[in-house]
Amino acid sequence: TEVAPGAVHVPDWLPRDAQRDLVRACRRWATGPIPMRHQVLPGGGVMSVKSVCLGWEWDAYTYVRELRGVPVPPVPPELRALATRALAEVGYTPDFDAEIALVNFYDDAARMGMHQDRDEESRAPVVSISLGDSCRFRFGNTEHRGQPYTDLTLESGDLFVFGGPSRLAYHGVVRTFPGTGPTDIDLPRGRLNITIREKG
Ligand code: MD3
Ligand code: FE
Repeated sequence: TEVAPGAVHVPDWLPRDAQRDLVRACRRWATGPIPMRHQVLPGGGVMSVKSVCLGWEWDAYTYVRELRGVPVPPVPPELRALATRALAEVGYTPDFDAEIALVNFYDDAARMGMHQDRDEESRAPVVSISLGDSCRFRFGNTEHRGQPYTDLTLESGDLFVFGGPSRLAYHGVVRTFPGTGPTDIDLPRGRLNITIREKG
């Protein structure tokens, strides 16, 4: 379903066993050389979401190759392949360099305020995969945080691709719905979101 120009939502895209494999991989990445953590924003705010980066680390609004001397692990081939498959599926060119993967974990109270993703120079699409609890996702406009926006439910296994004019749209996660995730993917609580990006 094309939710807005360039924004394609494919509900229940990823089979259950592949979801479980991804959850387990996220757990490994989260406990790697740069452990999953709450990002601190330049203004001193702390994000309620916890995140871990592959390929490039995000450090106060810029992408870096290492964090305090520790090299960022590469984006694994399985995620690169997943991104290529996702783009082909929704009709985007698979000519895409999956340079960055960002894994966000939401506990029951975590949210993500309305923002634009403009730290990448590339205007290639962003590929997003949701796992675990459902959430209310707010997809807005390219001008400002406020209305008009559309609220959608993202569920475990959903694919969302944001390309074209939607690439710079404001978006956020209003809330999650605790306890709504599948019980057989080894994620007893919370929500994971993986975004795969080209840095440019
Ligand atoms: C629309 N993550 O990491 S994924 C983020 O569910 C982020 O964790 C949310 O926003 C999450 O930056 C939303 C959906 C998403 C990701 C990237 C986008 C929507 C987007 C980039 C441009 C437009
Ligand atoms: Fe974002």
